[in-house]
Amino acid sequence: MKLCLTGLPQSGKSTIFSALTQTEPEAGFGSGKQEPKLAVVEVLDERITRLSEMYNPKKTVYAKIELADFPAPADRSENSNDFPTELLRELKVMDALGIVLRNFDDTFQGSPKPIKDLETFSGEMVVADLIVTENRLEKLSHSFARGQKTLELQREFNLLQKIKVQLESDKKVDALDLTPEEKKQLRGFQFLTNKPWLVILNSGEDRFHNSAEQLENIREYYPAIEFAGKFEMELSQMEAEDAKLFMDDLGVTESAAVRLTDSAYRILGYISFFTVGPDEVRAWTIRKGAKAVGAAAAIHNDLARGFIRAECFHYDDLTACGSEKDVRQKGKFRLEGKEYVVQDGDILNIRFNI
Ligand SMILES: Nc1nc2c(ncn2[C@@H]2O[C@H](COP(=O)(O)OP(=O)(O)O)[C@@H](O)[C@H]2O)c(=O)[nH]1
Ligand SMILES: [Mg+2]
Repeated sequence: MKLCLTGLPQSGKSTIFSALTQTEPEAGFGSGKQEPKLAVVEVLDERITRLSEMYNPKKTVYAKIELADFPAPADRSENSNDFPTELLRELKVMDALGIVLRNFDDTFQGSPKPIKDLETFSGEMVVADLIVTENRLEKLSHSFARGQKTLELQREFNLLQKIKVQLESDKKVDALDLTPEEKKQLRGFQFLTNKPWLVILNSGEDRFHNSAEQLENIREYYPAIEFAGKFEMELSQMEAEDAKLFMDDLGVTESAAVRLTDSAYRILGYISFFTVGPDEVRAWTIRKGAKAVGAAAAIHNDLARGFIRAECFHYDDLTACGSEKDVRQKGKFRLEGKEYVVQDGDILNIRFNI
């Protein structure tokens, strides 16, 4: 899963990126190239830690989220564009946007106005999607004028007209009621307002946990979490023991990485299943509602192709019973077929034959 930190300039994106990935923050202004800085954040699922203790495997693999951050535009003049075309193009390939909102005082920008910044950002994304829509509509009109008109193209035209009206009234594409076919038809456009958005309220230490009202306002529209970006960047560079003391002080119960990955999973509708054994204990990411055969495919296509059955038990039953043997004795061990809907925390062993 690819999650991109985005938002207005100087909102603390790079600071948060650095806190989450334990990398050095970017110094100064960008080179002008809009190439994202990428890093992997492990989904620190404590169930995997526990399973690893139980099975003592050669290798333990946590699920991963790919995180992206963009350098600041080189052009810092009054009328520079905060969202140049190259940046928008990069944003399109992301699975979700993590929108960072400044909630700390800044010498130049003054007091924070997170709600207003969110509206500004949202407006930028609406405009970007509108431009894409209008360009495509224009192309289609030209084709129609030249007599190139198929039912398929007419359908696309009608759908884009609907999208245009929506965006022109300053609403997001994902707020439209669309049929599954229409949704499929839109996929190629990768509209920015059709992606899941996760808001990260980046609070100064003085405001952290004092911004309930702002958070509530934001949560009327988007899932939101609160970070104390600068503080958490400093934490990520400390020894674990020291970090713990400072976290207690500010009332931060879990690391930024844990809070972010948890929320990202939830908003994207992902769940984890596990595979265990003496070689490897591993977390796998699938969509909520995926079936056993889909879980098999997440591991390897051959497993899906030659799927026979899934041997299955649940993490909670394992920890309650104490061992795999006791899970079997207590009748919690199951054999499931292709159509079984995998649950978060299932431990699977796929039997297959090819
Ligand atoms: N007080 C305070 N300052 C922050 C916080 N996060 C970022 N900053 C400062 O805001 C400025 C811009 O941060 P940066 O991460 O480069 O923002 P970006 O442009 O969104 O990547 C830097 O001077 C940071 O030190 C925060 O949580 N609190
Ligand atoms: Mg930055």
